[in-house]
Amino acid sequence: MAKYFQEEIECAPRERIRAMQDEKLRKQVRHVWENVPYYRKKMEEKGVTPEDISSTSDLHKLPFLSKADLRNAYPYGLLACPLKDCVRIHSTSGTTGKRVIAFYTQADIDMWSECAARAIVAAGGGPEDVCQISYGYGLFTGGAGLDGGSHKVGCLTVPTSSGNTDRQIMFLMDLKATILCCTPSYAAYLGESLKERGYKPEDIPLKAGIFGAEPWSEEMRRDIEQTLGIKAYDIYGLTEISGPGVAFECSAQQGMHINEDHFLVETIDPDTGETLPEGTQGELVFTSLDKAAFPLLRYRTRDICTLTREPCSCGRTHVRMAKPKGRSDDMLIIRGVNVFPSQIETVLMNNGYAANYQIIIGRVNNTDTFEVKVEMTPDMFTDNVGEIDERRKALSDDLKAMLGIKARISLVAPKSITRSEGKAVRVIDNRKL
Ligand code: DLL
Repeated sequence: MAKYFQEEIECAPRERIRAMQDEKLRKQVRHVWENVPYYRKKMEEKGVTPEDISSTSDLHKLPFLSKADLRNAYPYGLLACPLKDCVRIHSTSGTTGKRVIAFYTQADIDMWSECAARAIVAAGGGPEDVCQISYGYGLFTGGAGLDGGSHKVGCLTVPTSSGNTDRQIMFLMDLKATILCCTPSYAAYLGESLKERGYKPEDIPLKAGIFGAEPWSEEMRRDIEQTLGIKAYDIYGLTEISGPGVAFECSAQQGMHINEDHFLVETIDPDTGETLPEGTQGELVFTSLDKAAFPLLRYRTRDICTLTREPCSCGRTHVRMAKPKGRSDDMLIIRGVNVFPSQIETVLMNNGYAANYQIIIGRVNNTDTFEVKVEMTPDMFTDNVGEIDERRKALSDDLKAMLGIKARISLVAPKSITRSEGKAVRVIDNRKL
């Protein structure tokens, strides 16, 4: 079985990668300057021209693009090629404002599919595999992205899309799917549903899962691996930069390799915009090096994470990103304290709960209220009030130790929190209403 999809690129010496990036960056800056008046104006305002960018070390001279720019330029303002050369769009869910639309030429889609194919091969996939894709198909990039990758690898692709759990289980068991692609929260739900139907991990034909599109903890990974009897791999991406496969995990599972031949990455201080040394936690910023239709330069993702260039035992040389800790705009400030939902998830899972929880925040008399509502597992479910009180206290103490603030804990019955088929909704912030 092949270990890599494109070994010569995935394992290229660093100097070769750097030379490739330098050349692509020069070309891309010129392409954008000539074809995207919106960005050219931003460059002019900063006093930069394409002549100032001769290598990746000049990257810091370029202006940032933010989500606000994408909304201002909606829908065609950042398109860099004639519409007749575009073959598809995808779009973000737009829960916090106007949707963002990303455009693709056929070459852009081929490049993206190759990135997703690298991820599938890194998870042990090959032509003999049956790859069930339970990410949503449509405007969301999850379904289409992994579908493209699965075709490139030559797997039998089962495009179930999201939802309809009975049908998912039927295809999974009848076709003996070996690789499952979906959000981690849906993988956990499928695992739970299979268990309820009496399937044990050894009855399930899956060997690997490729899960992403939302933050998930190491504890959640272990939980999913146990219920489904698989190895679970993380995959990262975003619509603005292409979709799933911007970065992916290898068998070493020590961070996700960023496809550096296509995407240049930096971490910056989210407050000052200053570039940070590698290894320091900051906001991820991506520059797309060779996309034709929607080539974003220095796009601020708002995802908070760290990068490492320590050699990886898998042999790949591309830089790795840690699991994103959350988005700077997901970070909650509760009673003045910064809280990431992922920290709460870690505490819950360390206390034996599954990832079925909600964080509910409100404000009473100018003070924030903070409630963590979590389902008891069927094993711990009881009507013994003393036992429930003890559990509640243990959880409250652990959360206080992790976050420094106290939460009200509500332990609720198994299956009482609505499951999600795509990205899970974990935070209900009533202060914004
Ligand atoms: O979620 C693309 C995708 C699809 C990735 C399927 C992986 C698998 P968007 O809907 O544009 O695109 O959302 C992008 O989701 O900026 C992160 O905040 C978050 N995200 C994506 N992957 C991960 C991950 C797709 N593995 C936004 N871990 C990103 C944590 C993730 N957060």
